[in-house]
Parts: sequence; structure tokens; C-alpha cells
Amino acid sequence: MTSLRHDWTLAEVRAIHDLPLTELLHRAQTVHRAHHEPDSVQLCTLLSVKTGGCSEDCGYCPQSAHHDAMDAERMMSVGEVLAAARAAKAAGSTRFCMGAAWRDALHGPAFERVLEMVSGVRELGLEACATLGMLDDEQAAALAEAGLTAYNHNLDTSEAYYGEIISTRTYAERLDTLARVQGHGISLCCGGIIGMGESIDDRCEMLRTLANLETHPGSVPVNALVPVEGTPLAERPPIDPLELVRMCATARILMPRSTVRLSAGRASLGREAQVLCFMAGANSIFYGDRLLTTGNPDVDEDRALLDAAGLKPLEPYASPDPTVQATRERGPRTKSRLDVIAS
Ligand code: SAM
Ligand code: DTB
Ligand code: SF4
Repeated sequence: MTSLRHDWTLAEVRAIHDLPLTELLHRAQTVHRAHHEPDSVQLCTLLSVKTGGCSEDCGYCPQSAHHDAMDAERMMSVGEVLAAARAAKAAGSTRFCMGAAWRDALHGPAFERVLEMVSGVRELGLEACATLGMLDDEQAAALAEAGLTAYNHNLDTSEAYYGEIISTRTYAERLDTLARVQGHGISLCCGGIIGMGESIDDRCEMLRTLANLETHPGSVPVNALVPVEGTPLAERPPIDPLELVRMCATARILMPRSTVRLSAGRASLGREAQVLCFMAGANSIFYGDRLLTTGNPDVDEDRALLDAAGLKPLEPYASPDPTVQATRERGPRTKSRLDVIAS
């Protein structure tokens, strides 16, 4: 396989990002067609399995206990989660992503429960993704063993701007978990948020960090801030939708094989802006009436959008991500899941 590895500089990334929009779209679409089916969009459904009460202080997030946006809720049962996964599959989703408002994934019964959720989702024939905060090695191994397809852990912004948004963890801790996830053959889902007051250089620097990883993330979620009352970023003005188009296109050019996911913020975009994001190389969306705690376009609206644009849902496991392949092809591990947790 030809290596796509290139050490990008900020100036190079910025030069791509700032191209005249029509030129940027043309280049991104050309790259997209070389690596992906141009008419397919992956549909992923999110579910918050443990909502609110998080000890981190992420300025954008309604689930932080540092803000006054919502109350904490109990963790969902495996049965409740699998019922939601079945419904997502019936609605046409192929990836089910479970989120927990944790700084780092808990040990013990709560983590055991997540492992059961993961294996249950895989048994339904869905790709399973989880986003549980920072992981240690044993947890990453146990998630891989349970069949986890992908792990979402976002860099969110540049290292330089990170401290303006989050004070309870460092960028380096984030990067450690990314390496751990990839080290266990789990596909990485890693991207960020625009509209938090960061500069264009911060956005490009975040994409540069992702594109310079030894193995590119299997998927790159591009979120626009959903401003939530009670969070420090509640009053941020909305971004110009064309800024999201530029982010999708730049991500597509820098990481040709990755799935680029047009993520949070879609509910405030018109159909035309979303179609431009698809033109720019976005080939995945969150599908279902809710993201984690906030709204998303409803399923009928999304079906109508895909129909109008002549796009079709991507088949399950059609992702070209080589690390997903590695997870599927890997034989059984020598240690059992319970051994790993107990040790
Ligand atoms: N606690 C885990 C973590 O931080 O990785 C997992 C859940 S966390 C809610 C997952 C991601 O959701 C964050 O990294 C952030 O990118 C995104 N997110 C949270 N609140 C958001 C908001 N208001 N607008 C856009 N994206 C948001
Ligand atoms: C990602 O990058 N975006 C999703 C998913 N990964 C976990 C989460 C968006 C959350 C938006 C705010 C909310 O609904 O709470
Ligand atoms: Fe907690 Fe994740 Fe929200 Fe940060 S983004 S407050 S870590 S749930």
C-alpha cells in the first residue's frame, strides 16, 4: 500500500484551507473520488449511556459538573442500550456510538457493563464505537477484545488553544489515549469543534496534528459548537457554514482515506451547506433525532436530504480504514476479557 505519510507544516495546511472555495472543493472532491465511493454516506447513531456529572470542565460541554446546564443521570442498562441499537439498525444506521460523561473510563462493574454493550452491539451486526474519556492499557485491550470497532476521543482544537477551553486535562494526556487506542488495533475516531473562539490557525493546527499521526484516524468528526445555556460558550456567535465546508475539505485532502464525519451543528445548517460539505469530502453523519444531549435533524429530514442529493447509505463495514480491518481479522486474544480486567 502506498504510504500517505507526509509531515505537514502549518503553512502548508493553511494554504490548502485558504484556497479559493471552488478550487478547494475541486481538489477535495478529486481526492475523495480516488479513495471513496462518491455517492455513499455512512450513517452513525449516538447514544449517551451515562449522561452528565462529568468532573472535566470542557467549556463547550453541557455534561460538565462545573457548569449549570443539566443534572447527572444514572447509567443505562445493557438492555436499554441494545434496544436503542436495534432501533438504530432498523432505521438504517450501521455504526452505533455510545458516549459516557467520564474523565477517564471507570473500572469495575460500570466498565464491565460497557463491555457487554459493545459485544451486544457487535452481535447485532453493527459497528460499535465508544467515547468514554481517557483509557488505560487494560481498558483499551478489553474493549478490543469485546469487539469495539472504533474509539472516539477528540483533540477538539489546537494544543495552543486547548487551555482556553479545558483546564482539567492536558493535550498530552489526550494524545496518550489516542496512541493506546491505535496500539490495540481499534480504529481511532478523532476530530474537533469549530466556533469556540479559536483562530483559523488553531483549526489548521488541529488538522495538522491529526494528519501527522503515524496512522491517520479511521474517522475525523468535524463539529460546529452547539451552544448550550449554562456553559461558558453559550453566547458564542454561530459560525459561517462555509467555515465547516473548508474544514471538511481540508480534512479530506490531508487524510484521504479517513471517513470525514459532518457531526454536531448540522441541525442549524441548511440543506445546501450540508451538500457542500459532502462535495468537500464529508462521507458520514450522525443519524437519529439526538446527538448526546442536544438535537440533530430528524431521520425523515435526513432521508429526504440524502434522496434529494442522490446519496445512499454506506454498507456496514465498507469503511476503508485499515485498522478496522485489523480488528476484524485479528484472532482471539490469549487472555480473556475478565483476565484483563482482573489483572
Ligand atoms: N467524555 C468523553 C470525552 O470527552 O472524550 C466522551 C464524551 S464527549 C461529550 C465527546 C465529544 O463531544 C467532545 O470531545 C466534543 O468534541 C463533543 N461535544 C461535546 N459538547 C459539544 C458541543 N456543545 N458542541 C459540539 N461538540 C460537542
Ligand atoms: C463527536 O465528535 N461529536 C459527537 C460524538 N463525537 C460523540 C458528540 C457531539 C455532542 C454535541 C453536544 C451534545 O449533544 O451533548
Ligand atoms: Fe466530560 Fe467529555 Fe463533556 Fe469534557 S466533553 S465535560 S470530558 S463529557
